[in-house]
Amino acid sequence: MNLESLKAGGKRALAEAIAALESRPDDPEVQGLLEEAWDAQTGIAIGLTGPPGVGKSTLANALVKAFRGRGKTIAVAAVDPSSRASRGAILGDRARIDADPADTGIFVRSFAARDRLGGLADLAAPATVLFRALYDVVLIETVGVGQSETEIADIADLVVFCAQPASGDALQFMKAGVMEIPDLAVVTKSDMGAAARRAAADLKGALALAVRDGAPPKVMTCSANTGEGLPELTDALLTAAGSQTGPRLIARRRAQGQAWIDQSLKARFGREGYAAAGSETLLRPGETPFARERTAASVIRQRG
Ligand SMILES: Nc1nc2c(ncn2[C@@H]2O[C@H](COP(=O)(O)OP(=O)(O)OP(=O)(O)O)[C@@H](O)[C@H]2O)c(=O)[nH]1
Ligand SMILES: [Mg+2]
Repeated sequence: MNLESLKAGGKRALAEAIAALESRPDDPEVQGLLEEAWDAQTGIAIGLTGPPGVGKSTLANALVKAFRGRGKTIAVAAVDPSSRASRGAILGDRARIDADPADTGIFVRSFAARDRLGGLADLAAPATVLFRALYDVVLIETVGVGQSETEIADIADLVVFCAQPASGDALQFMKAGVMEIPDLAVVTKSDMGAAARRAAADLKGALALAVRDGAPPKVMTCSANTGEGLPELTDALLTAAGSQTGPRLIARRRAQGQAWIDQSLKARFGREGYAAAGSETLLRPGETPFARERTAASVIRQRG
């Protein structure tokens, strides 16, 4: 199992690789694949976040078509809370991406979130690494605002906050300081007219002081239903993705790798075990987080 065999084997091979990642993450073959993928991540991961019902899944579906229309290959990871997943929300989400099964340029996978981590599935981070090595764009849909929103920043290269008209959610979250600054904010359901424009103005006001990289995040409006604003959003996302290069991207990926190491070790060995590893947990230059995690884990076992 390596990138070459995954490329040759198509969606079925990738589905099997993810199943292996889930069932035997420590298998040397799986670890080897992840290490290879880490150094071959040419794609960009975009996280869609926002309160339940704002239209993330519908937007993801529309974006899949928009990106495909621009010749980009795309993988979608939908993360569902496990409580809802057991009621079939996973299938619901999956069905909403009405991708042509014969199109090898689209891959869709749902992940059940583990409660322990609040919003994102344990698997989402390594799966994203694998997806970025195989597809141009990776879309990650998550649920909620707050913890899962912070977690998405740990695995995605760009975070898009979705708000809907007349909800006031966004403002509340911002005022409460619950929200991390997104790279871009989108008011969905712009077919609702004036309410959408008002929400966009409110959001712009709230984000005006949230300057990062020299400017506040762009606020856009779109309707996945009518298609209004979608080409502009697609352009903005591709531009933002294009600007994630060089030292900036290296730093972000490094932070993602470190976040994954920390999270994984804490999940496996608890806070005390993690603390016992000391500086062994720190990702070294030129090293993959997967190799570092293995090294730190063996140190914890020795010291523990
Ligand atoms: N008017 C309008 N309704 C929309 C639009 N996009 C989504 N909706 C509706 O909004 C509701 C929620 O859409 P979803 O895409 O499931 O929202 P979500 O954010 O994925 O929801 P969760 O996954 O439950 O958090 C559905 O009833 C959609 O039909 C839009 O562009 N315009
Ligand atoms: Mg959804």
